[in-house]
Parts: sequence; structure tokens; C-alpha cells
Amino acid sequence: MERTFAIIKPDAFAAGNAGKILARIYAEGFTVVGLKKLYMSKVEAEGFYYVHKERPFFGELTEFMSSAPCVVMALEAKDAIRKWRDLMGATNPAEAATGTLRKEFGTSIGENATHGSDAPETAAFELGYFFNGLELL
Ligand code: 3AN
Repeated sequence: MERTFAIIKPDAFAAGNAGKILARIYAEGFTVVGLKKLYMSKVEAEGFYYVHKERPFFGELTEFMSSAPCVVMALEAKDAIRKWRDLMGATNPAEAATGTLRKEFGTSIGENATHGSDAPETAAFELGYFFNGLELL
């Protein structure tokens, strides 16, 4: 079993799509180990996306992620990191495959409904950034 970190981003949460996304998560066989709504500050968003700090969209990305509440989750499954990224689809919703979450709920490359860790090291960092050990029992 593997754990990954996921976000229902501010666009999807504000649009009322959290329930539909959670239904897909359960239908695909993930165990929801941790789940909470939070309203990230700009500084918290900058810390979370630290690896992207040199990218041209860093300001836009962290503004967006701190613009409204989101839902953060710890998901468990066999091969959870890949499985969740497959379910999300391509970063750009316009290029995401039919049936993926970003295709269905995303509206642009920035406002793309969901986030997922891209490797075991980033999953460990991201899970620890938003959850403490007791919250993931
Ligand atoms: P992914 O989330 O699919 O791993 P990355 O790592 O390329 O994608 O991008 C990190 C975050 O930055 C994503 N959440 C995405 O929404 C955002 N992002 C990527 N490219 C752009 C862009 N050109 N403009 C605005 N936001 C972007």
C-alpha cells in the first residue's frame, strides 16, 4: 500500500464539486486516510509550492491556491501516487483524457480542480506539510 497527497483545489471546492470528486475517489478504491478543509495563506501556499518558486506562474499559482478554501486529503491505495495522477489527468484540462477529473472539473491549466503528489519523496513532504501523525491514523 502507498499513500499520496491530494487537493480539491479552490476552483472545484467553490463550484460545489468536492462531493462528486470524493465519490470518484471512493469508486476507484482509494481509502481516505485524512481529509480536511483549509484556507491556505499566501505564505503557506508558497511553502507548499516551493519547488516551483522559479517558474513564471509561481505568483499566479500561489495567489490562486490562497484565494479561497480547498480540501486536502491523504489517499491510500496500491500504487496510489500513479493511480491518483491517472484519475486526475493531464495538468491542462484541455489535454486531459475523457473521464479524468481535470477534464470534467478543470477550467484552465491553473484552475485544474485537483493536485496530486508526483513521487514518493514529494508525497512524504506534502503529507507532512498539511497533516500531523495523529490525523493519519
Ligand atoms: P501537476 O500538478 O500536474 O504535477 P505541474 O507540476 O506542472 O503539474 O504544475 C504545478 C502546478 O502549477 C499545477 N497545480 C498547475 O495547476 C500549475 N501550473 C502549471 N503550469 C501553469 C501555468 N502555465 N499557469 C498557471 N499555473 C500553472
